[in-house]
Amino acid sequence: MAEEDTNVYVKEDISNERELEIADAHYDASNLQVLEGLQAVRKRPGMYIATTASPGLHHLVWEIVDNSIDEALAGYCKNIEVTINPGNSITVVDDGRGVPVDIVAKSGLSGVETVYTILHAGGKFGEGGGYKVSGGLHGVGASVVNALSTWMEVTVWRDGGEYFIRFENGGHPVDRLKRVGDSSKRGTKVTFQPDPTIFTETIEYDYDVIKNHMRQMAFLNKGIRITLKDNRLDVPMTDTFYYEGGIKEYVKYINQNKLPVNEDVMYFEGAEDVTFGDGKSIRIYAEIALQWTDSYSSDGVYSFCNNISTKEGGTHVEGLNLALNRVINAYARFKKLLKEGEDNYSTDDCREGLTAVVSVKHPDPQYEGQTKTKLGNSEVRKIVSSIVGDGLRQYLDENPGVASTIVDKIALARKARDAAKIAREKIRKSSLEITTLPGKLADCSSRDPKICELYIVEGNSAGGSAKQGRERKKLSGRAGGY
Ligand code: 28F
Repeated sequence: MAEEDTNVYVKEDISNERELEIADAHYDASNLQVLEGLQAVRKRPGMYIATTASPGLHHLVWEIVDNSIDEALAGYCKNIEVTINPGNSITVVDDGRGVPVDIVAKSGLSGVETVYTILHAGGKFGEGGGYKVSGGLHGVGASVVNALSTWMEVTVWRDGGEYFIRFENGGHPVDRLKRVGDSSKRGTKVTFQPDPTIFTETIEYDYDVIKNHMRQMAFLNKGIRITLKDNRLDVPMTDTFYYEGGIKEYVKYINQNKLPVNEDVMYFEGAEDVTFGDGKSIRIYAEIALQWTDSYSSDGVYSFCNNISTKEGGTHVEGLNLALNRVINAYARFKKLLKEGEDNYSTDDCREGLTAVVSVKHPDPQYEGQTKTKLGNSEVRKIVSSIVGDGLRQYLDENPGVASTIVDKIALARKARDAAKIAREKIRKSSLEITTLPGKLADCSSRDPKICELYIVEGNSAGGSAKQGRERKKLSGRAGGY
């Protein structure tokens, strides 16, 4: 077969030699632009993957897997296989539709070249009109992985064929995308070798880090089967994650060593279209799983947006808190478990012993906070609070036995909290009443903590010198104070 015949552009789009020349010129031009973009990533990798230490190295895997998960969320992919190869290259295979091989109008390149060489591609770019939901925070795309790899190979099975392209040295295509054979399969396979001149600290993948991430992805995206393999070892290691129940099973997993109050994990979900002032419309999806246990902690809420952990919480967690507070207090009042004149239970009381997973999918997430892990989109608050509100109200009505156990537990939580507060107050008061300090301790002469300093010295003579040497009333400076 002639070279031209195996080139997908030539085969599908170009009929004569003149057009072929023009197409090649276009390709060379876009290639130049593409390489400038990828070069920028190599120059400042920290801007794209935050760190070139071990977390950044693993980030490359998440990026590639994110694309497979997007394909699964679009409804076309069921299985994802991740393999750590000898030498620490990574292979990811999915059984989705396969990255498109025909030309994308906006880039003038094939879908494959678009996804793997153009920055921020795969999202709002190109055909389908679908948005990228996974990886909203770090979703910098597969092209960044290519830029940071010594080589990358992509195989696509699609339209009855197998297509192949290889990149070297940070995204330089060795050749154009080629149809290399017939195939009835569908899907995408990517193998990449992290560049040791970028990842100078380590290129050694940690099986457990990848395993934990894959488990979490499988929990957050029900019905996807994710298989992880480690082929670096003499005896290969493998794990498979598949959760029919998604976050419902996640909550069970978190609570495996606790005694549940509601044996069956509560699960609520819903989607809502939101139209903004400018007429643009988006669809937000939220799901929430809840289980109370015998634990005394109030920090069992795990929240996510687009499969990313929102460690600082945000509007989705606020929505959950609002609904818990409203519904539980309303129920307790209605059942006269909370008497007239008694205060409402606090949100912390309602959350004591609760394990919750809140997961939202949002096409345009805004992240705030110190570590940019706090969801800021205000429209999410109401959506989550109404989904949890409706669901929990119905659950409590239909399960009065469980409901009263939950409310009893919350009432007890409040009693304990009130008692602890009284005890703290007592200790504070009694410590204020201490007028003489024991033994060798010398008290401050002011009660204002702003102008007091604590000196710790070793030995009697040092203590004496410290007392004599200090400036009793100096209000600023390093030495001295009261
Ligand atoms: C191992 C990593 O990357 N899987 C992917 C698809 C499927 C489509 C797609 C991906 C192309 C140009 C946007 C197919 N058919 N696995 C993967 N599977 N990307 S990445 O499209 C991206 C478009 O711009 C796909 C119809 N629509 C989309």
